[in-house]
Amino acid sequence: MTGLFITLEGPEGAGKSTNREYLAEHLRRAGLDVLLTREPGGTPLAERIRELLLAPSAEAMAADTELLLVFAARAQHLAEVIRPALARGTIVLCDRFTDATYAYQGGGRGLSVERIASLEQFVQGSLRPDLTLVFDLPVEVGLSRAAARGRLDRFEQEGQAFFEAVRQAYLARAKAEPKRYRLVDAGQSLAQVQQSLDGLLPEILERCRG
Ligand code: Z5A
Repeated sequence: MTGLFITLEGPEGAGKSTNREYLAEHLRRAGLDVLLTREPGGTPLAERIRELLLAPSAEAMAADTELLLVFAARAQHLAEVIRPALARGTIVLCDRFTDATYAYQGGGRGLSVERIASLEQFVQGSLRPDLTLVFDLPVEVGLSRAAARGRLDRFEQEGQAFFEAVRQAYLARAKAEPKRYRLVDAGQSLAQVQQSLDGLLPEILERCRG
């Protein structure tokens, strides 16, 4: 028995966390076993790596350090949480995964796709998400939602051009592999976003039931 690996992606303030709960509730109501998790993080050790990644610091973090930390956290998360859950037949709903690496470290920081792909292969082997929902919205809308929450983390302190590159990297990936990705217009009201998710639920449920 293998579960299903669903990831939620998108720039800051896209509503991934809010809608992750919404989706989980619907899937559980349909009788499915659902695990909610997130990256970077998802285990105590990986959450400590997350703190390193998000904390603003006087010492600038080299882009390669950032990339390796992201994959170090992911290796732990896969070993401790994601692979065992999938092996039990659980639906894993993960807030960000390797698409975020291609978007932030690739698009945002300008690291090469080949370098990211080689670490992806090393850490994940053949494991890829079965389905990825990309919550897309204009950069300024996401940033204003993030700013409304107060103190900004190390990524949120980046400028408009960084986030535009992140957004474009997500859109390019979704366009290149339409079978795996579904785009959600996250710039709408929460009620409208959830209406769009309701439209995707029959397909998600069908995939979950295999
Ligand atoms: N990162 C990376 O660089 N490389 C990687 O490989 C990975 C991650 C895995 C932490 O991620 C950082 O790690 C992230 C990329 C980097 N960069 N940053 N920053 P994170 O997922 O924890 O951080 P985040 O994207 O900033 O989370 P977020 O801002 O909380 O976004 P969200 O989860 O998509 O949104 P939310 O919390 O559900 O909603 C944000 C606010 O907007 C909240 O007040 C909501 O009530 C509100 N909201 C949500 N939807 C709506 C609608 N539709 N209308 C109005 N208001 C809304």
